[in-house]
Amino acid sequence: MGQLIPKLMSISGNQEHKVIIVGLDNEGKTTILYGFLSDEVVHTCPIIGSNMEEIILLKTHFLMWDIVRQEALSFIWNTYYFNTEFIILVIDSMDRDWLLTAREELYKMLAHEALRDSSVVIFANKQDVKDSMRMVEISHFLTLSTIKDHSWHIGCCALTKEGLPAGLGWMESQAAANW
Ligand code: G3D
Repeated sequence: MGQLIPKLMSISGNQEHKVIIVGLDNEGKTTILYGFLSDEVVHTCPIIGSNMEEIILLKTHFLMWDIVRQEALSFIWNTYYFNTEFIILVIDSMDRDWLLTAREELYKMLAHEALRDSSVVIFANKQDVKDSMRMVEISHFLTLSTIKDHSWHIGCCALTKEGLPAGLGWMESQAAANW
């Protein structure tokens, strides 16, 4: 699959920005991916089954890969890192058990050579569920304020998609600043 990206990039006339969406199964990655598809998105088409989506805003072209993390297959994440500009880490705000692992995985990704120049968006999902962790609590636990060598943004979202436009807007401005 990795070889396909440069191929797609050469086919396309405009600059593409590769995004990987990572998290455990059932955390809401697919919901977020499709939640991005609002009125501002002028074009989208599913490519290669269901885990890759092309999202083109007026000026910015994102190629989004939805990657499931499974314990036995976590090494597979690495194969998606090549050329990645944005990591979207989805946190299920109800899943306190996974938060420690999520923190480890986040810092592992940030330390990875292939992701050295990437920016990170963390979505605290399922904020609508009673007793879910608040975004500030998650931000604190992930010690986001200590991240100095990557740009990052945290937003909350739920089925209402409330934090998605801000997250996408942030990515758009980062993408513009990078090129
Ligand atoms: P995944 O792609 O990470 O596997 P999905 O996860 O996007 O398929 O979502 C898994 C389930 O969580 C779905 O429920 C979805 O509707 C639900 N979900 C996603 N985001 C939220 C949210 O913010 N709040 C709530 N309450 N539920 C959410 P089903 O029942 O379809 O399996």
